[in-house]
Amino acid sequence: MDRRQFVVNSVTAAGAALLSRGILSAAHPMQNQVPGSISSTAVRQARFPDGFLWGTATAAYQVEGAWNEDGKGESIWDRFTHTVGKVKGGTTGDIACDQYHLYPQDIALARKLNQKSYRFSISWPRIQPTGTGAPNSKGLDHYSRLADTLLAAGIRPFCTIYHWDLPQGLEDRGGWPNRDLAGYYADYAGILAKHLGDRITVWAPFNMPWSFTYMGYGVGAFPPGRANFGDFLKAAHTVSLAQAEALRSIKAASSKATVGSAYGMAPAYPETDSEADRAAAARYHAMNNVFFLEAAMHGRYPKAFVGEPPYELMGFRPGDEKIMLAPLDWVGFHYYNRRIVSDAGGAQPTGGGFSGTEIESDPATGRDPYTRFRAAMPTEGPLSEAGLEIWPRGIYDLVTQISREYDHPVIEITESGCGYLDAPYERAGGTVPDVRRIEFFRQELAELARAIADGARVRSFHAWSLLDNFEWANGFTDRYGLIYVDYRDQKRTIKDSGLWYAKVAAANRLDV
Ligand code: IFM
Repeated sequence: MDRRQFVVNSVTAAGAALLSRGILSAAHPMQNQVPGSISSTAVRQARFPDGFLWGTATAAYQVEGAWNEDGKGESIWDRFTHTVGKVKGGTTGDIACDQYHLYPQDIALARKLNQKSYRFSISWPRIQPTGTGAPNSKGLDHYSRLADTLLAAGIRPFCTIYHWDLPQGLEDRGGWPNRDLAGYYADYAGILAKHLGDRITVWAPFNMPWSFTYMGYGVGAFPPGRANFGDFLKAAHTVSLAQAEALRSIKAASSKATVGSAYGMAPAYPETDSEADRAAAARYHAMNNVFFLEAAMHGRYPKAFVGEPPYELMGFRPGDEKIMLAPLDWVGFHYYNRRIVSDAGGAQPTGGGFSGTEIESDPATGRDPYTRFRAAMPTEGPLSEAGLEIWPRGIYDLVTQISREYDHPVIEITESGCGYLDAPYERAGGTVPDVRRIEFFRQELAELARAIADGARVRSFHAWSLLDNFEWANGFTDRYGLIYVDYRDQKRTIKDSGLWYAKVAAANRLDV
């Protein structure tokens, strides 16, 4: 990032900090029982099970930097961010938070925040620079040290095997629409389990598989930038096969391994009570929330389409239902916000768009010729600075729905968080008074506790994110961290929300 960009970011963020203080001392929106929020009594009474795993999450490309060190190959995100015009501010993840070098310091900070679980991802091109072949020992050594350092700090290493940084060499072979990638990916996952499986026992094959296949191949907002619904469907099918093949190769290499998921999910509410809108909301849930979960648990795709799934377009072959079947040991998913869904009727679809990683914006005519719904992010609740509606109640609805539909599985909340630009404030002694983030987590966690009290078997919560980081096509314009990062010198400052989360983790309650 160049100097001018830093200055602009810092000024904007400092303004946000002042604003948040003003908002809070005058009329804090959360204090007025805004729609979707929970009562302060429920917050006070919220309890979490003994041994609940309080955690944070990050992803390799977003935090590591060191994009071409120690034999690492080029990823599709390196190629994308190095292409002019793709990322806000013209920034890249070349350095990001420099966690490749600073991981001991970051893990020490996580320990200071009383964390018990750290969800990180492994960069495939660090392990296999072009996506296939013998592993790069320097890459494996890095993650081996990372796992050791986490364990020494009393923190569970939770590994996401793929958080979007495909080796460019595999994109050059056709990317995820090429079914051969399922086999390459299973080899990669097996290498990880063989070398790290004595210490890492919790594996999630893919982060948000719907999002990276749809954004990368369906609408072209992310690399490799293709906009073809057929390519999206083929990519999604390859990923289903890959997920199951990986589960088998991981378990073959490590007897201690447990395999789950890190799906992106948004509870879907029908726009009206009409049968058509209710059916459309069910299709949204099938397509965006449980497409890959259903494939793993039952070896079939859920009813995401009007009529039969377009099997031919997906590249589905007889027998694939058996390959896809690989029941997960636990179910992991993220919650950020909700969708209001309606039936797109017979109108000619014009394709959906995407903004950020959590909001898809579908045109009135619907997303595509097969799912025939349109999904909108409502604005009844307050918006974060990243532009997402805050709707704490959504996590209760989502967790209880998945519990019901999948026979009360063990659940890990793999991500949740909010983007606010609060920065260190000199007149508050250099602290970061990000009170809006505290309120966000307080409300949401109270709803999660309610779902647990109602029987959901949730064993962890991972705040996104441990520290501010590179937010994909939005570059450094969003800040989701519990720890502020000054990208000029990599200085970390724990935000007030981080201090609050540390107390919650220690007390296992929200009234701290
Ligand atoms: O930063 C992302 C992350 O990579 C995936 N889930 C949503 C986060 C915030 O947009």
